[in-house]
Amino acid sequence: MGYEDEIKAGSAKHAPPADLVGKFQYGTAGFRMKAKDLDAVVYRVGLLAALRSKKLNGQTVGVMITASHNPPEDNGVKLVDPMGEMLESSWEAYATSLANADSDQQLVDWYNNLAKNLRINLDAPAKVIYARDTRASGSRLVGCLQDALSATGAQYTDFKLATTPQLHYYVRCTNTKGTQDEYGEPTEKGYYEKLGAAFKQAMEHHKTSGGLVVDCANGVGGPKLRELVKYLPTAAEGGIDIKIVNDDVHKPDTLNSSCGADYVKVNQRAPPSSKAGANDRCCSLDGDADRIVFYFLDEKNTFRLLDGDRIATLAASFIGDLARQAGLGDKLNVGVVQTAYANGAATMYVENNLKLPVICTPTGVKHLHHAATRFDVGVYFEANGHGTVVFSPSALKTIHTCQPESPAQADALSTLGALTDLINQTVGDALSDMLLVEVILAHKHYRCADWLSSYTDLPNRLLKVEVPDRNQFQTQEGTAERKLAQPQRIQDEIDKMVAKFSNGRSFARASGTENAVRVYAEANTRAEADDLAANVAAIVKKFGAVAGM
Ligand code: NG1
Ligand code: ZN
Repeated sequence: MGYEDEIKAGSAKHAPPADLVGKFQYGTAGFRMKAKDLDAVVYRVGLLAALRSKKLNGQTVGVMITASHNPPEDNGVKLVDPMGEMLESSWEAYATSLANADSDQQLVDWYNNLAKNLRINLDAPAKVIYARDTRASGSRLVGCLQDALSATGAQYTDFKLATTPQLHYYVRCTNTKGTQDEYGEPTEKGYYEKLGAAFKQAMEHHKTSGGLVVDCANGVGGPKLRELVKYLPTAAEGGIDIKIVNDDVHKPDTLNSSCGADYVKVNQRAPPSSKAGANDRCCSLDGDADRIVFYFLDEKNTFRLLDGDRIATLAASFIGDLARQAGLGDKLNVGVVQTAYANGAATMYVENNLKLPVICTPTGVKHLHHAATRFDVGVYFEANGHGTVVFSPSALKTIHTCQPESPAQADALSTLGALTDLINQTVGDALSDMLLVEVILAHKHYRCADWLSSYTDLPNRLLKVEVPDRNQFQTQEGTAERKLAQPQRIQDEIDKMVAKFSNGRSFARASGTENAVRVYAEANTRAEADDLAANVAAIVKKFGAVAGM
């Protein structure tokens, strides 16, 4: 059989639900929906992965099957580019069009057309690697993917269960192996060894204090963290006293259920299962371990959240200090990248106290990551705990070639060098970020309460509003999603409402991952923030329901 017949045969086996054809969209997190509806989409993403690899001269492309913090019955799929970054954005539209082909023949035609328009040699080799999280539907979807890869003649490797950031790491390692940009061993062991060695180096002369309870959302982070721990110094050796909770991957229904980073961030409370006492340091990962938030109960038993904004400010302040101590203060420009969901107090703290520049981008890690590469050291985090720190090639060279002039400088340089390995350079990584936070707290002799005291969050509220058509909601170019261009009436009403609150800020935007509009509000007091959010949500609901606005 020729490839066209093979593609058609595979496509016939994995037909999309008819009522969804035309509605699939590759969004900020790839495709994400009920797992039962995803077979055809995954099959078609497999075709695109092969095309992408062929276009890039046979460099390895990644495919991750996960729905992150979504409920267990969902799943999703996204592509990873050769350096471990998100798929180049121009290709998102190709993914969307392939997913929406409405017949096997049309799918082959679009495949061939894409190859022709993008000047892809279909005889070129293709290499694809893939992995999945712990969802029950994952192995069936891997089957759909394999069918596509076989039909295109791509070579492929199954990395089985992995966290999303592990797969990004494997992709980059595979493509850089044997080059001067070698990133690490493209194996699970290689990943743990790299993090373990970097953590040890960063913790030289330091030790952590108190334990850390890690809620793994009953997802893939649980077993992977258990493995990672084997490569870290023990608590007696000055390492972290880690207690792993919510790591049951055998009861699929428990995934992200009343636990995990999203639950904690959205509800602003600890998982009900948490037994943490006052001042115990806790953190929660999400279902694919690319997000992390920290929290603790203070002396008054009040829940205190240390979210992505807090990790960003902690990391930026630490790295800025290290750069100065290493004598590189004027050679490394450190900056922070946030989205409109960052707390206003965090932005002010970075600009006014840390005196570092802040860039605000639209939601979605690809936007943040891209902006972060404009700095020598770019710290980017979404408030929900997804983020990392990227070091530019010239920053790496500066750090690795600098000759220290004192023992203090040598120490700072060694820690800085260790951070470049400890921090996953490809994408936000909950396990790597967890170690980063532990290193910083140990160096600063901080308890969670000290970390929290650097600034006071403005009270805020995030709400979700169901609307008949979220696509009506278009944000204004250049406002990083803080203003709507359409429907204009809604933006006018929001502006009037915000003006009634002192220090009020609120915006509405269509979610890229759910069929809803998100409303964010912050104000001087808890009651005002809640009030502002509720009022803006009511505006969105009232005017968003009017057809043709
Ligand atoms: P949407 O649904 O577009 O708001 C959410 C998160 C993003 C990002 C993506 C991908 C919020 C407010 N939004 O996007 O930050 O993480 O999911 O997972 O948290
Ligand atoms: Zn995730």
